Amino acid sequence: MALLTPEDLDNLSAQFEESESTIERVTGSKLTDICKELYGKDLGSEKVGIIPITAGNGIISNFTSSLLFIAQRLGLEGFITQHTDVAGYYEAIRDGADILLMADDHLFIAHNLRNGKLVTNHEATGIIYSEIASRFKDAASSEILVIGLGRVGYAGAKHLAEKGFDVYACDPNRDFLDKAADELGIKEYCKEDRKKFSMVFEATPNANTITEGMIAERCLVSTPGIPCGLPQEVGRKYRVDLVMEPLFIGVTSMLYSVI
Ligand code: PYL
Ligand code: MG
Repeated sequence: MALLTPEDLDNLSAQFEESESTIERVTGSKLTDICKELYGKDLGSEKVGIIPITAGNGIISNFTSSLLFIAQRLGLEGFITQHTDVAGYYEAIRDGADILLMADDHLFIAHNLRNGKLVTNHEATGIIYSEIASRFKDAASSEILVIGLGRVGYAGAKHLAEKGFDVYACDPNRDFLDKAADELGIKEYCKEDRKKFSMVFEATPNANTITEGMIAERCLVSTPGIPCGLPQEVGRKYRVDLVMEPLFIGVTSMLYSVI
């Protein structure tokens, strides 16, 4: 999995403001309203304990401070533990955290100690970005294209299939495509069909995965992907709205998912 860099999280607030206004414009709803409808509950006064984890590549300098910013921006009380790893885990519980947030290089989880709910960032991110794509007000049909069937892409494709959307997907990994077709009834996107989509959920760690032949004249691309899968010249040539942000949207979905 591609790891965030401190630069990805620079001016997180400005990145979030921009994506929040795009979400509202293209879906007609605020991100928090979408999450309320998705998960059926509103955030309360949960206290969020954020634990720095030194495993693997170690601490990302502004990762936990970004999580604290997100929790507080959502109106929750939050704190970053003084200690890391197990000592930090102990400190968070001792100091009354209701929800724990912590990430190593493989999993980023939210765990609600009060109700036992547990979610990963890749599930919550796949669900919220695919949900945003599916709510495009100017969509020409209920057909939606999912690019990438890894952990994030598959979670989003599963969510869309369960909501009854006509889901097409592409991924270079044949096994991923077969699994999605067998388990979710998803259709393989074939360039030769020349089908164009006005709703695209992109979840790959690559650039330029979206080509002109895939998108309709008016299109929404919703992606947590770093780098962006939409080539600039394609975004300029067509009327493409882009919802892309490195962390805030995914973490908001995680927190709503475990309350
Ligand atoms: C959660 C992000 C989304 C994309 N890639 C994931 C990533 O970068 N994971 C690594 C997070 C490491 C955090 C580090 C710390 O500062 O606690 N262990
Ligand atoms: Mg995100």
